[in-house]
Amino acid sequence: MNHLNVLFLIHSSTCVDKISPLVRIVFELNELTVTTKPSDPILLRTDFPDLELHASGKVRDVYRADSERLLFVATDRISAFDYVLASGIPEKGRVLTQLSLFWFDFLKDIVPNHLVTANVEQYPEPLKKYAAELRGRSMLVIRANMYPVECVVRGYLSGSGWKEYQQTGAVCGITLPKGMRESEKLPEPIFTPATKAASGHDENISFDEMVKHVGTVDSETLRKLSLSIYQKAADYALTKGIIIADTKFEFGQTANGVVLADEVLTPDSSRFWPADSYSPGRAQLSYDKQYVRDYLEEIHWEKKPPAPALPDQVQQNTSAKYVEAYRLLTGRELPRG
Ligand code: Q0T
Repeated sequence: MNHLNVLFLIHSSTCVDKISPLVRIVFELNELTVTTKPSDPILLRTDFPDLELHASGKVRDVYRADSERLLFVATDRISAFDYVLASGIPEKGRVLTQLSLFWFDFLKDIVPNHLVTANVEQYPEPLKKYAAELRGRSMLVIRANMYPVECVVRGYLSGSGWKEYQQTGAVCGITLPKGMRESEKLPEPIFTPATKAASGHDENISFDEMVKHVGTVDSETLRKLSLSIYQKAADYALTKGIIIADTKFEFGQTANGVVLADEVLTPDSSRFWPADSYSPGRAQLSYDKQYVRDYLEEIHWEKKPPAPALPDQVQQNTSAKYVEAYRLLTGRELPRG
């Protein structure tokens, strides 16, 4: 059957009438099960001129949906070494959105969240004309009063945590054991809040500093929630072969109390490491961005503008990693666009 399947693939773009009878049988036998996979067009930027842009990040564009709700759109943009690259990654926006939706549901017994719906048929009328672009990659969310802190949880010593530890032996005021190595698992997960600094780089702060910004009661609440969420998600992810080394949550206040907002536990808001190659004492391979980083190092990009484009093979390989992370974590195939 294999060579016939190859023939089928070769002929799949040609007119059915031109296919030889033998191959045509295979075509018909396979019709129900063979799925060709023309990916959705890569979305680098949204342009919804009649909607009010609420915020735009490296990867996401947020619009005002109505007085109480926002529209989050995950584009296919990718950043590396702090810059958004000239090329997008096929399926990336849908993977990030669908993964967030999975986690919102997975975590709903610990914390309510800002999701209203991701079903474009249920979006407010003015958004529906953009359904084709929005489907699969967007969420309608409740407008919340956002806490001005990034709630970071670290289970492993990496990134700015590793830098701070090397300089001071502590991270965000939490003293850690002496002699820890890069990427080492921490004795227990730690809450290491940060504030958005003007530089665009988040600035690590102590819990006491957080208290000054948002008060004791809310700080305690957010710390407890963040650690519970991380623990449940990281334990689960590990059973699927993925280490969630660290992650960032954002919370907001609504009429229903504190809600988990933003995107959650995606490769963009977290460090995902493949568990099977984990080895402390060095930086780890990135689950999602390793092909991109390797390519950027290979071309000796100076990590300043202009950010380069990516070869097709790097885009495809990276896309496959995002889609694989979704499949491993959820046990489901990525829903088609
Ligand atoms: C927000 C009100 O995600 C952000 O920017 C990306 C470009 C940060 N951000 C969050 C909000 C949310 C959320 N999430 C919410 N539910 N209500 N504001 C705005 N910016």
